[in-house]
Amino acid sequence: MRMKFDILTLFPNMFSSPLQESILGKAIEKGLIQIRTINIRDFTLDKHQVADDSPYGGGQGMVMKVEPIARAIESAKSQNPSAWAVYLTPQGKPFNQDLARRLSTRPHLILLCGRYEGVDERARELFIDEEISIGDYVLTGGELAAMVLIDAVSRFIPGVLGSVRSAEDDSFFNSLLEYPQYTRPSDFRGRGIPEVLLSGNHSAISLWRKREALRRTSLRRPDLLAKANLSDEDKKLLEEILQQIKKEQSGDGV
Ligand code: 4FV
Repeated sequence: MRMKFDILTLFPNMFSSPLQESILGKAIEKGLIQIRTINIRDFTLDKHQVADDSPYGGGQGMVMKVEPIARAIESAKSQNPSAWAVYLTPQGKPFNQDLARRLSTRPHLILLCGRYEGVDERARELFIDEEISIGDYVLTGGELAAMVLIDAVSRFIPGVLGSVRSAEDDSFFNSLLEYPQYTRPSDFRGRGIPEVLLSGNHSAISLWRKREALRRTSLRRPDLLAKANLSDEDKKLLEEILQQIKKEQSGDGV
């Protein structure tokens, strides 16, 4: 299974290095993912290649014109009409692991990167299948958001994370925060590592990791617990941890 990303942008060079490094770079070499940048300015018809204009009704900033976007998307879709077109915008649905997994089932994604105040509304109405936001803040352009999406989605493509591993693996930990990680040296400035990790006792180690993931999630992102698919055993473990945290926070935990 390989995946194709067509990126519609006014700044194609932004994508040159970030996507060539490390895991994504290797995935491209292995042909597991294909990334093509399409310069929207190449689809302007006037000699000044104007791709934006002032907003109707006045107001600050500029708006990206609909015609170049229309021609660019139609050219990208001409190779594959079933391509799924995504517009990165703060007004989109929040991007998360579940959405990344869902998008990874589509063989061809077209990613539209906005600039300035965004794109003409008719481009969204006529050509966009889904609008996605990577977070409640305003970027200068959708390019970085597109890179975030490509990175998270590509991790679900078999072979991208290496032969054995895929982002699907750690089902339990999928919707929880990760447990603490340690590596050599076993002592750093007087700080050691949890004994259990040196024990070689794998069931004890996975129990410790489960506890730590539940603990960290309860403390930092309790909202994620509601979405986590916890077994009855996990729920019992979580109960214990919540009791422990309550004791600690009420100061008589020591
Ligand atoms: C954004 C986000 C984002 C808004 C105006 C580009 C900018 C400019 N995209 N998640 N947050 N886009 O801030 O996806 O056009």
